[in-house]
Amino acid sequence: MSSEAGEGVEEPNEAEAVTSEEAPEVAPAPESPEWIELPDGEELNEEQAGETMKVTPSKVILVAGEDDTGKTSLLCGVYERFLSGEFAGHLFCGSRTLRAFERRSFLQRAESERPEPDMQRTRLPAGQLALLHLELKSKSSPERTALLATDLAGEAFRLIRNDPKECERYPVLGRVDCVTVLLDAERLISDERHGHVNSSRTTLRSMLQSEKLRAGVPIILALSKWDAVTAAAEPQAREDALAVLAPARGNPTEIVKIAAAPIASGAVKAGYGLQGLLRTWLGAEPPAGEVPQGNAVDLEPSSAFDLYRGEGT
Ligand SMILES: Nc1nc2c(ncn2[C@@H]2O[C@H](COP(=O)(O)OP(=O)(O)OP(=O)(O)O)[C@@H](O)[C@H]2O)c(=O)[nH]1
Ligand SMILES: [Mg+2]
Repeated sequence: MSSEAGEGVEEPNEAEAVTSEEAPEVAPAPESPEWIELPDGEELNEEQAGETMKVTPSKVILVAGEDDTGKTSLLCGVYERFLSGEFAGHLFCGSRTLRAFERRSFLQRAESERPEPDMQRTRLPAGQLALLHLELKSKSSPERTALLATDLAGEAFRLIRNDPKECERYPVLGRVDCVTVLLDAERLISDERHGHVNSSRTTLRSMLQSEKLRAGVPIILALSKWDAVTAAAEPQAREDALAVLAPARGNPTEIVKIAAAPIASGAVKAGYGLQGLLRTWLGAEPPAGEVPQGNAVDLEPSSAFDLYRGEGT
């Protein structure tokens, strides 16, 4: 029987012998892979910062000050505090600029084998913006906040001091929620005192005159390198801080003392004053003032900041 039945019938090849029930399910052809762009960890430019602001409620902080006043050290100091856990009632959820923080922070760490914490000078062509980013979550609420802080070179502020029009190079000024001007307390007890106070005041005046900042934006005067100041010199430093704030009559102001990277042998601990400052940054309410008109003209229509201008104001 079997031989008859098989006569003239070709033996099915192995593939054909598999019935449809037995056939392994063929996975649908994969769609073309979706590429997910991971952040490169470097500083953000305006457009990248704008993308972040689109998805996460943000606080934009302008960190201003002359050369060497401790602007970059301040930002790294805040980042470093989160490496050992919660800080200022907040938890660290991530950063799009980790490489940028790490590169800057190295010289402040013991592993750099420097006798004292150090920091490379910020070298950034005038007009180029660099923002550092931290995504934080308050312990008492599920909401996340993106902290976006400028890390500009002192040179940028020297140019602004000489000409308020320099502010036009930084459309981000119209989005700033809090200005923090650093006044180097170490210089206040040296013969550079008067020059440093005068030029810091002129820089602040120039930024306000430019009308690029929102009206009523809070201005914090941070006396940096506070470890260098003795108790006896404190009243004079406060007087100097008030003198720098003189042009900011229409803005809420505050004076704080900080030591982001004090000398190792001193009594002041690294990160002194940063907790209060960070709380102030995160609590800064958007100023009631409109985004300055000047920015509407100066911004490229395609600039990501354009999308958010006016929101929350
Ligand atoms: N004693 C002391 N020195 C500090 C402190 N914070 C920063 N410094 C030092 O001050 C110097 C300048 O710090 P930076 O953070 O580079 O200052 P900057 O304002 O970013 O400088 P530019 O980028 O050149 O404008 C570095 O040698 C720091 O180590 C501090 O709290 N105490
Ligand atoms: Mg710097």
